[in-house]
Amino acid sequence: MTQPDTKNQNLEQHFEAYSEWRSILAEGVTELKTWLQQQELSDTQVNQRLEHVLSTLHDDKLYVAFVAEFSRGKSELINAIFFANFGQRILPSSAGRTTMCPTEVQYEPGSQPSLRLLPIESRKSGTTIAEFRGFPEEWKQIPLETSSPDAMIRALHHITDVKHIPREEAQTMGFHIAEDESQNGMRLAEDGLVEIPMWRHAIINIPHPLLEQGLVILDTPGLNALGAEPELTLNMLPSAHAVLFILAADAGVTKSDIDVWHDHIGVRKDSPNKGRLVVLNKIDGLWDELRNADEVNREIDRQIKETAKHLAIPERNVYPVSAQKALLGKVRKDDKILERSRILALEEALGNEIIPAKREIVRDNISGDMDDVVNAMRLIIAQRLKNAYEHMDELGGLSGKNMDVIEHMMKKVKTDKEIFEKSLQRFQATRSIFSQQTNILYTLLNLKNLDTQIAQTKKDMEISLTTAGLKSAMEKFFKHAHGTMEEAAKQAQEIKTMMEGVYKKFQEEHGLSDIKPGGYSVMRYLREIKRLHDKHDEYMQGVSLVFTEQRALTRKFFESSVVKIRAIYKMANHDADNWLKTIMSPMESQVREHQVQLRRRLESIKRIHQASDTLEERVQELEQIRDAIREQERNLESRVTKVLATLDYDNSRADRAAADTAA
Ligand SMILES: Nc1nc2c(ncn2[C@@H]2O[C@H](COP(=O)(O)OP(=O)(O)OP(=O)(O)O)[C@@H](O)[C@H]2O)c(=O)[nH]1
Ligand SMILES: [Mg+2]
Repeated sequence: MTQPDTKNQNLEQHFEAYSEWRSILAEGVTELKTWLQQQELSDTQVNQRLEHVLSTLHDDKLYVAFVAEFSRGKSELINAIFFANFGQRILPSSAGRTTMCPTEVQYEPGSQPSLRLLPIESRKSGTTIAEFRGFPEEWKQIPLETSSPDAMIRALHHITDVKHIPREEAQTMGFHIAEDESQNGMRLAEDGLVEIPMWRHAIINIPHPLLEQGLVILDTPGLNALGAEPELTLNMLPSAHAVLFILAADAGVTKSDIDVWHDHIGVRKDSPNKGRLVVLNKIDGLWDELRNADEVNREIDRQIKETAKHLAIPERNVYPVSAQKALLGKVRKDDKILERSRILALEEALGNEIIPAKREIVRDNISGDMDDVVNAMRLIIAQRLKNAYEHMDELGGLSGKNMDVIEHMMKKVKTDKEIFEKSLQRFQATRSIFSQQTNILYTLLNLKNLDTQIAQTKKDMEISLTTAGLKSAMEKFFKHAHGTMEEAAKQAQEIKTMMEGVYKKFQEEHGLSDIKPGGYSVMRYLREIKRLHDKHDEYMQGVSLVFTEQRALTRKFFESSVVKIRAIYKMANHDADNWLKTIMSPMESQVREHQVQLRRRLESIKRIHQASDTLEERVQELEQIRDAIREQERNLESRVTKVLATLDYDNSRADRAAADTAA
């Protein structure tokens, strides 16, 4: 493969700094994990959480999506930013509709370069693209010869494949058919058939420095095709770390551009503009031999103002570029053209936006796990230290006492031990109530139960002959989802209250540390279900229900709402699993520690009683134990500080570091 273009340095440096951050972090966590094991501080729970942190760091991917109405230059822009090093247009880009299916560009290290295509008919099965990823035999696979750009271009031309099929069949695949030019939808071809994409999804797997570091680029087809694949709208775009929305200077901001913006990007209330860049492409159309540079710039500025106003975003968020000239400039190594294309400002913004945003996400994902692990470790060390002191006090009290008193002490520790063992039995009984309670929670979140509900909804919709019937079946489904989720919240609260009681009792009776079990919140699932519900309502308002559309509507409902709600349930189950584990485990480790401590105390006094050890020897031994625990504490803190410092690594420092290496 040819060397990457040097003009890409900036974006690459951002990526390199990020990758380095990830690997330093992973190193710190691995070190901490090994150390905890050596010190016999960790248990399976702690190990699992650290494993989770490590795998999050390992399979980290960064998604950048390009979205726009057709022909605005998405594919050309991707070619210009990422693939100029091939010396040619790699992704097909031409007038009219070109890219026909969503196309992911990525690289799996060590794999053969290839193009994978998922046939459009796969929509009929109701299976999601995400699920199909696990079945390579369902995809048509074409090897890519990266050494020959021409052969590669030929292979990649498949992304533009279309086919003509009868109207009825297109509708069963969820395509909306446009009745005339003014409507959005698939067009009728001259032969009376409907032209649809041949492929549902494409994955290009090619080696490239940025892709190797986890970048995944998503090129999308124009508006109509976007709407037809709900997974794209509901999953892929919202979860992309950056979305570039492209407008063209020659077309201005049209109604369909605005539609794409509102339906697929918009500005999210919780994080306005974050990772969302607006590109005003094709500014070369404004270059004019008869106008001087100032005049051209004024015209560009005017269009930027206009665009910002239409989309209600700040002007500085609009990046004017010429993708075509940028590609030309890079291929010909003509710095003048490159500069005029203004692509470098966009690349810089992309690096500045996505890397910190991504770091933020990774940090959010990992922080929770790290905090829990660190707190659990601190708690154990604190308890061990407290135990050692108590033990020392107890022995100190024995000094100068006669054998009767010692015997009395021994009896007391024995009684303590017995009482503790009784509470342990009660604790075991609580466990069985705990598992009954968790079963109720799991039943509420059970996927099989949800599937039964889904099947019932499908049946109701199929036999329903009226619009009202369809609507009520769909409403019922949303209500069910919302209802069970709320029930789950109540059940989780009950479990929490119960565990708080158990913790409190142990704390009062045996002086165990004050641990507060964490909660299980279903807020974000409820919010997500509500969002889907709103989106569904909005969609329904715009639909005029003709009988023939019922099947398409049912299909759309299943693809855009049901599949997503099922995914929400899956997440809720996963989170409930983790929560239930964490709610029990601090208690369990405390109980274990306390048992060990009681046994030690008893042993000490026994030995002194039998005169096999002197009091001084025992106290000395305890002092050594205490010092060792303190040393352990210092060690833990310094390791944790190191990991947390890397985790909080602030972005301005990263940028400065990148600037330093560049200088
Ligand atoms: N003058 C000019 N033309 C451009 C520029 N960028 C893209 N084009 C042209 O615009 C047309 C559409 O570009 P594409 O890259 O195919 O656009 P797209 O957004 O990917 O379109 P679809 O794949 O159909 O959704 C092609 O003929 C490009 O050559 C540019 O910066 N300047
Ligand atoms: Mg395209």
